[in-house]
Amino acid sequence: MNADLLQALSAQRIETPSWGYGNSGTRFKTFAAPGAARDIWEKLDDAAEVQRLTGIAPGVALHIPWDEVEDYGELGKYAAQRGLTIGAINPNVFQDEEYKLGSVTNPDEAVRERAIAHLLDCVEVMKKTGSRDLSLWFADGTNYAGQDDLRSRKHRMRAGLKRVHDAMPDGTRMLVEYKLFEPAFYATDLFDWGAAYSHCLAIGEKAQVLVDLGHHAQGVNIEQIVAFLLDEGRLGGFHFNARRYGDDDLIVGTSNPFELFCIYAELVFGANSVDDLTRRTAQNVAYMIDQSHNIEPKVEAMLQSVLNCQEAYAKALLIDRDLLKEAQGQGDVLAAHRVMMDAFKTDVRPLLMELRVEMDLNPEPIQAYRAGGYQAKVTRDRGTQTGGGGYPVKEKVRS
Ligand code: PSV
Ligand code: MN
Ligand code: MN
Repeated sequence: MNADLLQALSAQRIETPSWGYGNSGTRFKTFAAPGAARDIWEKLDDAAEVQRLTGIAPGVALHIPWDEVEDYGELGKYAAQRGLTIGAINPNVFQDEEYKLGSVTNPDEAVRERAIAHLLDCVEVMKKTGSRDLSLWFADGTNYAGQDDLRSRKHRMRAGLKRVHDAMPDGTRMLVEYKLFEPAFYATDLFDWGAAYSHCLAIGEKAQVLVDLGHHAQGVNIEQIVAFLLDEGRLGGFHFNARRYGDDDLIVGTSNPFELFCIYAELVFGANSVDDLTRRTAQNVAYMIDQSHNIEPKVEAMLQSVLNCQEAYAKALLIDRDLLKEAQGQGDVLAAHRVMMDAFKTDVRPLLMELRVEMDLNPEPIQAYRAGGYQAKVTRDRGTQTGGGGYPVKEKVRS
């Protein structure tokens, strides 16, 4: 394998979410998965298994308070012993009674203050865990026309984000996620990338947009949003997943492999751009998975997700960029398209097996996982826990 390709592929990073390892489901049902992690310690054990087999997924995103612990130093140590690091910190301002009418955009100032206090607490968690990214998603919005004043809600969002932004240490980032739909049915306060982008621009340099693949309308060209935000220096990160209709938790690269490839292609183009800002931005993007598996075995699903990202990236690296440029310059529509398709259609599995051998990994991670007995072991040790709504239940099972 050529040295540049080896270097790029071994440097790839995908962060996995703590919440993807526990029991969670849809608003209709949470199925009890045998051996599903019951607390953050077990989630880290599962993440370590994914990292052990892939070598490119050392970061784990936390969701607070689901993953709250007394001693974050101890948590950091536990992670480090397993070859992991603590990734993005995700505050939760959507599950408490007070947030019925919103969190930072709530018409009641006391509720807004409570939400902001939680976000600021999460900044403290970042300091204790050495996390670089504060990843914000708000369920805020309204269900009926007239329920609240839309511009006032915008102002409240801006003011809340600004306060948190200004409290963040240098070298850290605020990632602002948008979502077209859910759970607000009439108007979601951060409804698209443009809304997130304008808040980021207004509040300061540390704020960047987070693109969650599942949060768009059907047919939206996400790679174009990626290209635009990269060029503006405001693409901060991804939540990878796939969606078919409205939900957003399917394994990335299952229903959307071409989309994932085109997104990685933009990132490869950006990382090789002659423009300084674009290049720096592309090189600092946080790649995260945001999936809560409902019917599939959780660790294997996460493993599959990471591998799908690896395949998409490998294909994107294979695009002949010189040939593409030439065809684009000549206005040769189909030749340009074929350059993309040649890379997309390449079977990169042998190449990735070679890479794993170079990285001292088993060349067949899924087979190795299945043969290794991890699932049987955790099922024995942890049993099958029922319960929980659409989101994980906050439980402490470790003494
Ligand atoms: C809800 O849509 C959501 O999936 C958002 O994407 C968040 O990033 C995630 O939950 C975790 O809070
Ligand atoms: Mn998300
Ligand atoms: Mn989502």
